[in-house]
Amino acid sequence: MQIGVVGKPNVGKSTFFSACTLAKAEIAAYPFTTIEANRGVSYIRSRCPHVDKGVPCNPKNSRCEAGVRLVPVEIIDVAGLVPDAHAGRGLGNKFLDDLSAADALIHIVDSSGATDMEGNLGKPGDHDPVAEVAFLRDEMALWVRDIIKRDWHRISRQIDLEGQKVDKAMAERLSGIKVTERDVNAALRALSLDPMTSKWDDDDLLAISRKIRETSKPMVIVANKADIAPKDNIERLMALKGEIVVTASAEYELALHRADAAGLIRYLPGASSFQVLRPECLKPAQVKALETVKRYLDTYGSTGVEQSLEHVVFKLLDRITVYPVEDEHKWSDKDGNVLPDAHLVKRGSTARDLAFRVHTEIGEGFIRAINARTNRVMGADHVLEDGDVVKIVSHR
Ligand SMILES: Nc1nc2c(ncn2[C@@H]2O[C@H](COP(=O)(O)OP(=O)(O)OP(=O)(O)O)[C@@H](O)[C@H]2O)c(=O)[nH]1
Ligand SMILES: [Mg+2]
Repeated sequence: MQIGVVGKPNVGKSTFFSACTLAKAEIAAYPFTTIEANRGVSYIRSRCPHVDKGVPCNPKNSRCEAGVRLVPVEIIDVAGLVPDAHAGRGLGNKFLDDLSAADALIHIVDSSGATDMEGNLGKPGDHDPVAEVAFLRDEMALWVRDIIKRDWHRISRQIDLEGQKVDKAMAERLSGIKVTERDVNAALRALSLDPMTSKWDDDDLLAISRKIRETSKPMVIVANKADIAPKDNIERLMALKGEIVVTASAEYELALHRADAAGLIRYLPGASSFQVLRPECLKPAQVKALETVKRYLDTYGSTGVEQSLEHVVFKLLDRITVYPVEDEHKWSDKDGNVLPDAHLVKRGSTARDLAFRVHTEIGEGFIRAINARTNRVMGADHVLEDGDVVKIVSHR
């Protein structure tokens, strides 16, 4: 699974990326600090079933810490987006193409309003962060539309004259940005367009593109720099209809990680508090900084970084965590590793879907599955539940 971090320049995308991946990325208070995309791994947390089994686990595709299974997701931090990026302005097309493989997006907004549309720094309250939301959605839709338009005459002829299915033809054109027939179909159903695609104008294509982006790359809004934001800005962002908005301070999350790595404090990502380990080692400036962060955590409950990722995976992408095993009694693979793999699958996935995910051949040879918690047999269409431990019986 890949999650793209997007937004206008200088809003804190690389700070957010560093805070959730612990990978190094250049961070600076001017636009276009990032040119080449940064890629790193972050971890999504679920309760590990080994706690219920009462035996230690031996994770292979993930990690486990104190009963919490950490499942990796790829995070990609790209260059800032400016108006008309789809037409190549700023680092335009290149930036957008870096997002091709993303399953979902995190839109970082400077909720303090200190940066203009091009990312130039002013004072908190100078600019309206709400404007960033519509602008980014427009640019993303225009990006998709331009890809469709490149070949539109040919595609539209194939549909109207040669009888090709419209969702199939459009999904083929957009496969490079991970758009499926189902995404196109959902977009078309939401709009009532002329059955003759040759009659569709630029606005129709833009409306479809907007919907396709919404289903194929759903987006959460992160109201970043909340630590210096006017209260009114946060309230207006939170009040946006139909949007998931998470308040965050990527800067504080990063600072807490660094203090934890230096052994000064104990902090778990996403936690609502931290513990000072060596008060005698702290300089007065550090004591003051930690007090400020503590006040923030008391107000908002967390820095918001971990929560943003959880919103994406569990709400936007509607994933559950399931654990395929080869021995339904020991919950292990053939080498005896207990609960080796955790998979984030879409809610509603069936036992057969999981079999295909483990391996195409196992999916093709599917006979039945066994719920290792209850020892009950699951048919191919049995819908999986969060935390299921599943043995798949296959011909292959
Ligand atoms: N107060 C505050 N400042 C932040 C926060 N997050 C980032 N910053 C600051 O904002 C500036 C820009 O941060 P970056 O992470 O480089 O921003 P970016 O969006 O990656 O910028 P580009 O790569 O240039 O598009 C830096 O000075 C950061 O320290 C935050 O949560 N609060
Ligand atoms: Mg950056």
